[in-house]
Amino acid sequence: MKTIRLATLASLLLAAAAAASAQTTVKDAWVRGTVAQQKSTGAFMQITSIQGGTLVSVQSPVAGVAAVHEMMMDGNVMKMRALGAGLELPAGKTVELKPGGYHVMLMDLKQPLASGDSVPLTLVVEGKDGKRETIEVKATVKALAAPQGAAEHKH
Ligand SMILES: [Cu+2]
Repeated sequence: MKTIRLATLASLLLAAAAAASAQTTVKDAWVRGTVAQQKSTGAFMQITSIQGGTLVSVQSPVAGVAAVHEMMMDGNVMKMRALGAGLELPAGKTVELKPGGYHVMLMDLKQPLASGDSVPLTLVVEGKDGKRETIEVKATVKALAAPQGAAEHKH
């Protein structure tokens, strides 16, 4: 019995150590503000993973669904699609989520997002070793006129 307990304790300590070592940092997180009745918007940020990994999921209490999307040209039409396998984060390189490129799509919004509001985001990054790291981010809402964005963000 004693050895089992010790093994459990050791794995708990390892899990705590993994969680404490911040491999991934997020900078300049912001969310595009919404108008009444708008049900989706984008979140943008700069993500740097020291050891490299994959952004596998995003959640936010303000959105029923959140997903990582990319914008791409399909002929002359700008389209976006969900990254099913997640967003690749090359080791030590900053990946920028920005309008017109990668973004976190916040859908089924539960409330309008006004300029200056703070939106909590929870990012899960899976390392090359399969370990998952959870990053809590506070994104600031910026009310920007949607440049060619509003239509594209209708799914
Ligand atoms: Cu999108």
